[in-house]
Amino acid sequence: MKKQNCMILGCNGYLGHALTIDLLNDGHKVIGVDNDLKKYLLKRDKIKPVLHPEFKIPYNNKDFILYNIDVGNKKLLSEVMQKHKVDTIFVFSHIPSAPFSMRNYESASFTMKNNIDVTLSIIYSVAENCPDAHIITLGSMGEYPHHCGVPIPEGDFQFEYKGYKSVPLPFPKTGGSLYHISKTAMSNMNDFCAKAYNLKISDIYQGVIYGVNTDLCTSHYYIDETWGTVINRFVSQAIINMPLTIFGDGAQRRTYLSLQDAIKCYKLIMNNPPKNGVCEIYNQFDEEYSVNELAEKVKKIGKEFDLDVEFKNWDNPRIEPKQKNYMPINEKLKNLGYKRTNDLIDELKDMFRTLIPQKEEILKLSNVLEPTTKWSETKNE
Ligand code: USQ
Repeated sequence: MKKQNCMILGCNGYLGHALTIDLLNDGHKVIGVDNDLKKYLLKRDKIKPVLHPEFKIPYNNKDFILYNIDVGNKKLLSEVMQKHKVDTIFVFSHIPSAPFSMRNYESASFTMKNNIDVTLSIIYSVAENCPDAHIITLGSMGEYPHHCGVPIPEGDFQFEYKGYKSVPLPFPKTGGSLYHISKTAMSNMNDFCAKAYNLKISDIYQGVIYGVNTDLCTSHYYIDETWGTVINRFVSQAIINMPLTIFGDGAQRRTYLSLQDAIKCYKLIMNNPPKNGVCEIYNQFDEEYSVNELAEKVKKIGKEFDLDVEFKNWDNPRIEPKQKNYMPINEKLKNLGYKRTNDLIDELKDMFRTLIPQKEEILKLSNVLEPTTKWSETKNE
């Protein structure tokens, strides 16, 4: 594999950090950019990641350079792009939390502004300084209406209406929270600007990521209601004997992918850039499960670790329509050679093994595990 000069925008988060380590291990050069916004937001909420925050940060690696700047500052980002010739730019510099975006006006507005500003800053910086660089950016499977009742394609589809067949068009994107709606805007901007400025963009509609892989330095393992995702939260709740927080009747189906397989997919996409002028869409996930199925699996594996796991159904704090069929398609990554590393059961075992020794750290976070943000309420804070 050809060694690349990579830029990772948002290199200090859960995904950006793991990818930085992995690319350096593979012998690539990495320019990291991060303004520590997430650290600031977490500190404000008095939330700490469960594993050691400074674990394995590669500040002293000769192939790694860190810029502590705001990706949304186009002037500063352009200067970095002028200074370093890069082949691939990975974008993780979005505010990625649905509950955060639904807290109140300030959080909603901040999520929208940040995510849109960052997207524009990247597109224009690349168009003006390095138009042949491949931008790999994160959309979300949550942009699609999960309850649409028809197969969800990767990219364009055609439909029939009143006897007429449409031209190929993007699948409808409604978004299940204001965060997801910020992602729909970003995806539309990426698609439009790839054509307008002749850029190469891969937009990854990513499912829910889970897992703790210490080789990949998952120092940013979050479990609180705002930044933690459901599987990571359930395993931690099981470890401290807290009933798993199932939202609503737990029938909602979503797509899931382990952290290490997400990294694998980013690298497959890195090695398969689209042509200039194309925004290639990937649905990136391994399997789909209902929340109840996840809870049952956590209970089953918890038992192997002598944990007696219970459930509690909460009034769903989110607005999640009932789903009839859920049929998302994920063929493109398989066609590029994606094969899962471990199944969910093996990943869960690994998570329990790594996290049981962290029980005291998890207990310290028990006050931020219960859901408090309701999609239908706004708090004037
Ligand atoms: N859920 C529970 N109990 C919990 C937490 C969540 O039942 O304690 C349920 C939710 O109602 C939802 C599902 O689990 O149906 C997934 O929720 P999540 O919090 O794990 O993930 P979500 O908010 O959907 O967002 C995450 C990432 C986001 C990414 C998205 C992909 O934080 O960045 O875009 O996954 S997707 O879910 O396809 O939208």
